[in-house]
Amino acid sequence: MSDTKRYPVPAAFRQRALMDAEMYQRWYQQSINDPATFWGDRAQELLQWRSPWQSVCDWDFSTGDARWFDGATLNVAENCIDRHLAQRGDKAAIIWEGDDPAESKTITYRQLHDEVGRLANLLRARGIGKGDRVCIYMPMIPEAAYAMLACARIGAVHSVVFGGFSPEALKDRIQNAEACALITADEGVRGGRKVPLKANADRALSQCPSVHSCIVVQRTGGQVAWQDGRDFWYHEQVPQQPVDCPAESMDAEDPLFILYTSGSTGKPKGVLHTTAGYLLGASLTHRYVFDCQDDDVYWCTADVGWVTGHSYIVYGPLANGATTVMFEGVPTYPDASRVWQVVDKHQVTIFYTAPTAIRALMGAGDQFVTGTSRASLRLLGSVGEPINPEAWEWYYRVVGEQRCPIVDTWWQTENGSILIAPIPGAVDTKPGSATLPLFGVVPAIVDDQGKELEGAVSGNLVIKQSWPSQIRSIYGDHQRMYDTYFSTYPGTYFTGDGARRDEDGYYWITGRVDDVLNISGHRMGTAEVESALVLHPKVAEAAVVGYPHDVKGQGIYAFVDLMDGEQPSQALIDELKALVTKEIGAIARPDQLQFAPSLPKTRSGKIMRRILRKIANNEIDTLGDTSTLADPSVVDVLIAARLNT
Ligand code: 6R9
Repeated sequence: MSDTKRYPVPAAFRQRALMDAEMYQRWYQQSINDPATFWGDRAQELLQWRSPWQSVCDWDFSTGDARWFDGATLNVAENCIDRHLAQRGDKAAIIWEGDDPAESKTITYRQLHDEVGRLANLLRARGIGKGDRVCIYMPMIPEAAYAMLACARIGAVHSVVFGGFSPEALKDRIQNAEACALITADEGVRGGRKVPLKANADRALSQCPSVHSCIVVQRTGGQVAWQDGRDFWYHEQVPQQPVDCPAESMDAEDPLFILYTSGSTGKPKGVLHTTAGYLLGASLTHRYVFDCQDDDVYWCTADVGWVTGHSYIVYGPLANGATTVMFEGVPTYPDASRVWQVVDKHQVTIFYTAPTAIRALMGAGDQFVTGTSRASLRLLGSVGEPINPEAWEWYYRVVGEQRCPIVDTWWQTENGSILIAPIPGAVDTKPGSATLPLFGVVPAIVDDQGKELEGAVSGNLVIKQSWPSQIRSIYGDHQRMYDTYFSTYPGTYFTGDGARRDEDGYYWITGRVDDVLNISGHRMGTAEVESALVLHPKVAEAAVVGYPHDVKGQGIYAFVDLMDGEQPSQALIDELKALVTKEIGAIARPDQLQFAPSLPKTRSGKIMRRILRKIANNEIDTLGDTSTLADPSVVDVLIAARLNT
């Protein structure tokens, strides 16, 4: 990893950028030294309030608890829609690009207002109101954004579940949140293939008695089963509702949404975000990290099922009155030039995607890029996993033609908004580094004992002060928030990531230091995949680790120990992979599955993943000490049977 290479801000970009180096430094210093003034000013500038706050911030990292803008009231939908109508009623709020290149449409802020108002009224008519949980299981269609904003308008708490998750995973999330309604579609379409969302929802709902209403958007017109009294067609019900829907007055700390994310243990956690701090974090970072101005056309390729879709397709851009592109498809369909064709078609100026997509497109060959214009682009972004310098250079040179700065944005579901990234008009970039902290963010690197390390060092990445969009709770289990993030290195928020800081103070995120995998930018707990595998009656035990994968960043490598007397076979491998897909979804399907006559364990019975990771990574020479194993000979057996990755 070279950190000698440094790219200054391109002169043409700097000239029209919202923020220069001096302003970044001044704001950063004030945000750390006098957070109340800094955030109070930003809150006035960026958001519309119904009533003022009593105190800007009040937090305590010995418990992890934080309150921002306590006492104030506002409504997120009003901030994302209504307040823009006078100036920007006819401006495109959402440009939707379908999976099929022939399909696209533009939704103005006024149309967005009407769509959201009608849907919000339908939800109210179904008896849904402030504090109720509504699950959203949708393809990437505008109705997904309407649904989120309609919830926000009436004060219902949404829980968006990625459309690629299985019925089982959907059921777990609905049950955990005790959702009273589900908004879904008949089918989704991605890469020319249909996804049976309603059929999945039906299977989940058969075990979710809390759900009294299921609102179904007709996307494909495919056949679906129907339960009268519970199921309602969106296109039949929504148009009958009035447009005007008075927005609920929400306290700054009222919940806005729950989003489930994987950790190193147990089932996914429902990360809870609240109203004011979240929206301020999303809008401030969207504006300054992406340098987003009124004439920009901004495109984030994430799915609304992930936090990036929440903050950087919906809430951040719409709070800023920007034009946000929403893409239903995949980057390589119909072919690897699709995204650049979409850039040309909608004259996209800011483009934000994940390293896994960049690597896949790079692998397809430059001709798919160079055959398009891309002249509209002025800024490129990356998120979700560390970007390897080679992919960064390609993105910079071939896609951006050395004209567009790259913002490598590090953050997490729990953070709500970007924490470390270069402000593009202010900070020189280095390929592979997320560079410097944003406003209010005080990162530190600690060793395994929690001792803070100074200067150019590597270690565990923690954050020392609260920021407005930090996690407020884990839904239904507040203690778990403290245990997961605030107990490891007391007094700090522990990210679960490792990082290096170089001589210039730049941060280089090196990846997770816990048992969380990052597959194509998606978080997956090893424990979740293992729990799915051991559901199979022939499986005694399973251990899952990550290994380097050229396109996905990490692949999933599963070691499976069968019950006595059971025989390994290719058919069983296929069955086990299919089982994981069924239990969690295709993103969790193991890439490699190796049968193991037994797993390496300590004498106290703990699986030594460190050793399995080395075997999967083909780092056999550096296995380290195996003498503490109950039976060191298992290691030789596993090495002999190792699969080629
Ligand atoms: C936004 C998002 C969070 C984990 C995080 C880290 C990895 C995200 C990164 C990055 C290196 C970046 N990650 N952005 N690693 N450089 N720019 O992805 O949230 O799904 O919660 O994942 O993703 O490991 O801890 P989430």
